[in-house]
Amino acid sequence: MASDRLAVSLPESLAVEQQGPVTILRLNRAQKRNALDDDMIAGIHAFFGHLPDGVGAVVIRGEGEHFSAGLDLSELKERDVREGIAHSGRWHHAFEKIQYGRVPVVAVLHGAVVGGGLELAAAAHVRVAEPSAYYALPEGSRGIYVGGGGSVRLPRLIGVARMMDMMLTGRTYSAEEGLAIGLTTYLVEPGKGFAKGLELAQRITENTALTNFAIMHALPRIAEMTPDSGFAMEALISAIAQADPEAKSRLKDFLEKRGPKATRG
Ligand code: 1HE
Repeated sequence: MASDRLAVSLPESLAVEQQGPVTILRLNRAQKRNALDDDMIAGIHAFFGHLPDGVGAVVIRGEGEHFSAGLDLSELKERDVREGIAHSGRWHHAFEKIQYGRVPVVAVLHGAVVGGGLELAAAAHVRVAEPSAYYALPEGSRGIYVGGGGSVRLPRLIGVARMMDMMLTGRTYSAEEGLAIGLTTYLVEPGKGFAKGLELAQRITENTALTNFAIMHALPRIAEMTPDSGFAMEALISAIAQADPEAKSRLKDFLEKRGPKATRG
């Protein structure tokens, strides 16, 4: 169980529930297709920055027919260049708290996962998609540009060429196509997304905190290093993880025939 309650207040457009060690964050603005306004971005930043100690993983999902329609376009009209830069910076900071936060995050996707909604999903560590989910970057046709870290995260998932195509031509990818190109991590039957997301999140909480930290914080950074630096960093992280008493006791369990086997799932 989470050892204490979330110490920040969130806008009504974000709802939080607890299921054992997993916290569920729901985008709760279905009437606007979960378009992300300034309050929601500030709320996401605060939520991921103040997770109670007992939380081991987060599931993020959307209320209604769509995961998220992206940036709330109604807030865009009066912004000048300076304000635009600050606005994008706030999205960057909020989504960095997801990607490089304290616990792994599973996004459960359905309906539109578009624009800033796709940027949000790309900051999560695992993406579970129902068949209704589709991915798009409508920024290109709206005369704007991604601002929630999409240029950084999406090419690492799907490649620069695919992202260019999505933005230039408005191409969309279905949940199933997303599986082949790296946007969908798991494709599930209609209505089964949340159950699968929760199951995966619970499974993730069974890892040691040190292993989850290494996977979230070291792995993506090692992947950006030169091979020489990467091998050195990997050796250090691997040695640190092995020395953890919890790792020692899990290895002992396996060697004494108590630990789980790595069987086919
Ligand atoms: C919105 C938004 C929004 C819906 N901002 N209000 N994102 C986009 O370009 C996608 C824009 N949205 C859509 O294309 C469609 O709304 C959907 C395909 C997602 C859903 O269609 P539908 O028929 O279910 O809903 P709807 O009738 O279009 O919208 C319902 C209401 O939500 C309506 O408001 P209402 O007051 O008339 O009821 C819409 O105006 C409102 N709504 N989407 C504001 N996005 C950090 S940079 C990121 C840059 C971007 O994300 S750009 C991409 C923006």
